[in-house]
Amino acid sequence: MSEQTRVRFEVVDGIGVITVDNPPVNALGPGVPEGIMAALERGEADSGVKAMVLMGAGRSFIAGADIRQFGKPRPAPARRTYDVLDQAGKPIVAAIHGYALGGGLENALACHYRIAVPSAKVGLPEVNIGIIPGGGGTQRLPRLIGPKAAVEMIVSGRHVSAAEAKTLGIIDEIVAGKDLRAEAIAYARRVADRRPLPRVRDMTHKLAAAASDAGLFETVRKSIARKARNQKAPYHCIAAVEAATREPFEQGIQTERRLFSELENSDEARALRYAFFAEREVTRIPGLSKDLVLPEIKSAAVIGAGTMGGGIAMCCADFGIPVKVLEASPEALAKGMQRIRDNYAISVKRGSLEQAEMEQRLPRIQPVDSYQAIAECDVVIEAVFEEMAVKKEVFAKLDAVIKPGAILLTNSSALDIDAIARATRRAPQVAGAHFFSPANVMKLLEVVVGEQSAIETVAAAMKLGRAIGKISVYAGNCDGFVANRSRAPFNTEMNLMVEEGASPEAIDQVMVDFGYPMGPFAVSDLAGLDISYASRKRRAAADPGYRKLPIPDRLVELGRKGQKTGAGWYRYDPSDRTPHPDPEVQRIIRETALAMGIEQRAFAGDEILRRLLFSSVNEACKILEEGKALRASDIDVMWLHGFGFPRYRGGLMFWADRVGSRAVCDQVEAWYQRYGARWQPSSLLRDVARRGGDLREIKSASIQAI
Ligand code: T1G
Repeated sequence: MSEQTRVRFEVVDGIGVITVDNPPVNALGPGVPEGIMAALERGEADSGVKAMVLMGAGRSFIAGADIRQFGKPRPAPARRTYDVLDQAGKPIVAAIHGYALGGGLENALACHYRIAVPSAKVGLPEVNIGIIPGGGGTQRLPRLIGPKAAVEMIVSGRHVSAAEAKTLGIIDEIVAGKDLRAEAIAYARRVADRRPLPRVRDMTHKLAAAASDAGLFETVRKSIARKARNQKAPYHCIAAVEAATREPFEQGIQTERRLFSELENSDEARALRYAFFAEREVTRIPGLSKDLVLPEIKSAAVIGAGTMGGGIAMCCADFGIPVKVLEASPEALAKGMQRIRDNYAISVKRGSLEQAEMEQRLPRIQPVDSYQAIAECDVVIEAVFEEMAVKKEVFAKLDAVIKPGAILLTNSSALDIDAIARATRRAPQVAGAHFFSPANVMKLLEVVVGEQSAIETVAAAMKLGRAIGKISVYAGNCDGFVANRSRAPFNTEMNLMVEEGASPEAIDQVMVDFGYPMGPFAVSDLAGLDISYASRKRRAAADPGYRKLPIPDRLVELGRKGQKTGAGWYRYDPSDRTPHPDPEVQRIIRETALAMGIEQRAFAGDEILRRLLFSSVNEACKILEEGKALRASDIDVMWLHGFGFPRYRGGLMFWADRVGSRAVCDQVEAWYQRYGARWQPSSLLRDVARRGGDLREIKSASIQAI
């Protein structure tokens, strides 16, 4: 698209209308700022133009700078739209629908007036990609809404509704939105003769009013300390807004530009940009053409009202999909429905859900007592006990009753999708939809593809995931699928290092310092040690060569099942959930290791970190080698949204590239020599290391035909 087509200019009854048309979100990509400035100059020069409107075509105003351009060499622009808007001699009205984010909102702030439709959202989300607003937002927003509200918006990066933006003072008027263009032109005509022009840069009264709040910025710094651990951008946001309260506008702009330039190519910004695009790449499934007709999903059923089933039903109800819930007995169904009501009530009590919203969602969840009652549902998600025989029985019943064309999904976390599909006569309509607990909170959804799963089924399941607020990621059918399989070696190494002398609290501290919200042993106590205990017993029974883990086994056998029993790897006081190291656990570790003939030794933090993460990097390479994942960045998305991997490190494979594929491979080779088979290097890892490639760029050559 040429500069002219990306930005159109037309005069309507004396009003110059500037329309940005750069699909899909009107990002300020190459040619767009130039087009806006050219249009502004035309309007300024035209004596027939009394005022102007800036708006976006398509579904949005302007979603910000083109993130794809960051990290690439680019000449500093001679002029910026914000400055041209500032120097305008005629009123300019920003007319917002969809999103005005980042540079989009910054352009609107440099206009004289801002109107929006009720559904519009505004924000300065730059911190989410490791930078700060670089178009004057840190200087104009505090002038418009005050430093306190501005620093909160900029440090959080959150989207603000039109209504809240009006209350804050960002938006001057909310318009009906039936014909935003016409309403914007009428608004521009009403303000055409108003002088002086209200330039945000000249508004200082809210800055002056805040001058007495000396502790504001220190308070904000303290409030973000835990969440902003190891990161720079949040603190640079605060510094830039603080500069607005202390420096004249132009100097503040220079400060903002300096702080921005310190971040654009930081590890944190590169990692966060990578995560942003990786989360969008997961939607690309080879062989999935845009015009593929997918089965429409307007109604759902969930089989099983346990913790997972109830959570899955809530996901559907939360996003407006009516869902029927079926259980094996009336008692189990009643218990499941009560758990759902309790979960909603807790959210309302915490203030994260309005009472009225809960009252809208609950009726969408309908308990039923027969398979016939769900016969017409478009999708069924099975979430019964993790036992193959039980699943096969459920799928056979579903196959006999559910209407043709409906898709049947299993929430199994590891069982063979193909075996489940064979219990039906409609294997092409069967796939896995592996939710992560708690299902109504965790965003990751693994869509597990069976050998017979039709592409339409896979695509419909992925689309359903996105429709209920999940990040749907393709996973091949293998033991543990992709996320849990790639995580399994991490779990093994954390337990073996305890046998070798690293304490649970030392390992947890390393991972919290790395950026995890909780250490893996504290997470195990939260989830319950008995769950993995049962899984280990099943594997040991099936595989005589299975390497048992006597220490966690001993803990469970002593009744130490984690937080729910007041003790697990840690001790817990009844009053709170803080994990306390327990000498009793240390004794159990020492005794068990002695009995196993394992000599305990000290561990350096870096060895702990690399033992855990390199083992998973190696497994991820094996998964890709087998074609069970489409790309390494998909696995990174799983680690971000399934395991709490720190987002500002990009993901498991992105982080490994910081170490370097050769260094990772050399270390895996060394541990292979020392520890044997479980560290056998993936041949793909060796190949990438040999050519000095990047692990995050791996795409599975043998993508399974789907
Ligand atoms: N730059 C480039 N591409 C973008 C983009 C952007 N800012 N925003 C979205 N896309 C692409 C995205 O990759 C996807 O591409 C398609 O648009 C649809 O996006 C100077 C420096 C606006 C809320 O951080 O939050 O301004 O996969 O799937 O779910 O101070 O996109 O189709 O090929 O997300 O409807 C600040 C980032 C930039 C906003 C829409 N702005 N975008 O969500 O669609 S920095 C942002 C979003 C900046 C200034 C600074 C969301 C959205 P593809 P999507 P959506």
